[in-house]
Amino acid sequence: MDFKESLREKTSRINREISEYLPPETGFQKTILAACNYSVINGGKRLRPLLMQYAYILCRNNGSEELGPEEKTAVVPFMAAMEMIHSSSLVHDDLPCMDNDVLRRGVPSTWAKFGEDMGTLAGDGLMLYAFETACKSTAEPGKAMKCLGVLARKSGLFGMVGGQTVDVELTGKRPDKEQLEFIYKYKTGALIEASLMIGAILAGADEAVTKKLEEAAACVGMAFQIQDDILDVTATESELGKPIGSDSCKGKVTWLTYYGMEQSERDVSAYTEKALDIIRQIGSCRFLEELLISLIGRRS
Ligand code: GRG
Repeated sequence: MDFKESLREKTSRINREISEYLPPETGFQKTILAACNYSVINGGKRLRPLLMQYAYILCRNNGSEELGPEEKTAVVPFMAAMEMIHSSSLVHDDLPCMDNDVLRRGVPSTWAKFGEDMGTLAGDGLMLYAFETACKSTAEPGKAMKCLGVLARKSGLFGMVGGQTVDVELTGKRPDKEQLEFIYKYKTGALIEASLMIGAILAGADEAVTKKLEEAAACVGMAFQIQDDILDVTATESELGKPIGSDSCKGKVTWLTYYGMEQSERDVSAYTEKALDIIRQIGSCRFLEELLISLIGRRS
């Protein structure tokens, strides 16, 4: 099976697995439950759960590239939780008080479909339901506890929310290069860091290996966000599933503002190569390597 086919197959499996952890849409509060499920189910590359699963496989290192049944019940709840947190951040990011976007993943954004009130509540609810879901993991309690800590820290004030705060505060102003790097590392990189770290911890990796994967993930996060900036200029609306040119419209300083297109493209490759170097010091996982390489020229 070639990489593209394998990615399609693994992504649809993850979609099925995540769906099993979504809440049933019943009860007086069924509107918010529908809004949460809509936000998660709606497409998406499932990059973070894929990274988590393959970081686990890299660190477990038993020659197989699949999860056994007992491994699934330990790892999949965290994969689903990660995608819920990521989706909740997209829901909030699209709100009128943030990016005010009405399109996401090619369909109306959650607030555009359910209203601003439900959009806000769905983002809140999904973020918390992610932790409820992660608690369903059958991983050994010590490991699960560590992973919950990583998930909370990297999502919160010292992770994604922290990065988003600086991004919002400096929109329309001129963040310097250091501030821009902070925004990328935290708003985008933190969840990618958590994904690789949680995969490693669940596989029983020690502190040193987990730290190395955190470093590799930070590079992936930088490459991913710089490519996002490139796509905002070069992609079409149908490729992106959301409006293009929104950064310049909002007067946002991006990597391209400081480094231009060619250097930005070189930086995406260089950050990815650095991540691959670190990962290869830990072990060998062909799918994980191919996945990271595929992100360099991604069009969506
Ligand atoms: C929900 C408590 C709470 C806080 C949210 C709004 C916010 C705080 C954070 C925004 C973070 C953000 C949207 C960062 C950008 C990261 C990014 C490049 C997202 C796009 O990820 P993809 O391309 O999306 O993986 P898909 O649709 O493929 O899943």
